[in-house]
Amino acid sequence: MRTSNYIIFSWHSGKIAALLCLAQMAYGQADRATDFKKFTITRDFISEGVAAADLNNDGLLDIVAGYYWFEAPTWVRREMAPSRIFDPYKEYSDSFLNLGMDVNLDGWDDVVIIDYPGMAGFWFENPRNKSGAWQKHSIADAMGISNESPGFIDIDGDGRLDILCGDVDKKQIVWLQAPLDPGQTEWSRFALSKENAPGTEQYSHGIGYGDVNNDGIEDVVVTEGWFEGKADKSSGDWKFHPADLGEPCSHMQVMDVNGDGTNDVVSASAHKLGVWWHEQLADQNFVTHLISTTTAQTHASILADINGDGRADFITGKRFLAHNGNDAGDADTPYLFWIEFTPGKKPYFKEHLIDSDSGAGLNIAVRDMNKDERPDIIIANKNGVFLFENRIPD
Ligand SMILES: [Ca+2]
Ligand SMILES: [Ca+2]
Ligand SMILES: [Ca+2]
Ligand SMILES: [Ca+2]
Repeated sequence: MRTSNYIIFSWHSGKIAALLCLAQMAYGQADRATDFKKFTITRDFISEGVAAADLNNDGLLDIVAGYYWFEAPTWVRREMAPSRIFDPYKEYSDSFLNLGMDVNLDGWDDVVIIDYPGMAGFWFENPRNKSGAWQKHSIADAMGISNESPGFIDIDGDGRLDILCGDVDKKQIVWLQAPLDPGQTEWSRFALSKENAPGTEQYSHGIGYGDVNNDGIEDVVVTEGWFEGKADKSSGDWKFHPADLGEPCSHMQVMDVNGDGTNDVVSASAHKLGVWWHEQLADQNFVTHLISTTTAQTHASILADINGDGRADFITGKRFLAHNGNDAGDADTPYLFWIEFTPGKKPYFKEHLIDSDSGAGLNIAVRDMNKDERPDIIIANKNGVFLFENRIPD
């Protein structure tokens, strides 16, 4: 094991100040070698969402960033629909989160784009290598998608990803299901919560999915609490349990951090500073512990087993110029890093640098791009589009 790429600290309650000092020293100014080989796909700001999908059906995963895709293995830029390069200091793009999946079940991957918070999502239908245009379809009757970190999660367990988000008009927690029959283009909308539920405002920050109460059924977490899941994923009346799950954050990850058999919640600040775990106590209250203060604006996170040890790791990074330079620290060094958890009564965290000149956008894609059975990491943000090939040694 190398020790130069990360810091190690144990959790001791009451020693937050010491942790802050350590974390702020995390990487220093100099670039460090990392276990990831970086590929700069473009330095243009075209999207803060990203996906990997095989758009030309040649067996190689291509990179999607907004209205553009980059063809593997040379990353030649292609266009799905007219767009442009945006000014990272002045504007947002037309693409906040992306997902690649075969929406209409014709054997060709399509592209889902989630636009500015509150706007309707849509998908581009793959023209299947024909010269025709990518047809744009709205999703779920153009329902306005709220909460700034919608999840791409298989809610109904059928093996295809769904979209977990809020309905900006009805203020309900909903999930959106891609068509189930080949050739269909309409998505279905299923409500999980009642109307006027927490976490559903246009700019709500933070939502996640996992079993909180240990009954074997996934629940929905937001920063204000959690909705108790039912086997029926269309009941629309999941009970809300208020709880303090911390500050506004990006994608919330439900996982057992301390190994006591009960899931906890990990979150990262969307526009301020901090990565935390929220420990679930026996009475289903939560107590928040700090994990990292390496970088602010950690507006995307994803879980993946980066080092192949069978345990999920947490990947996050700075949403560079999140509010176009108007927030504290949003133009600081754009770190991208992953956190390795070691459960135990005093869980500890190793923080591994991936890169210090990229950061993350609004979602992070993790796929094995080069077929070496290691998950690689792809991001798109105001710094450009980047692939990080995982070269962690066995
Ligand atoms: Ca391909
Ligand atoms: Ca398709
Ligand atoms: Ca549950
Ligand atoms: Ca736990």
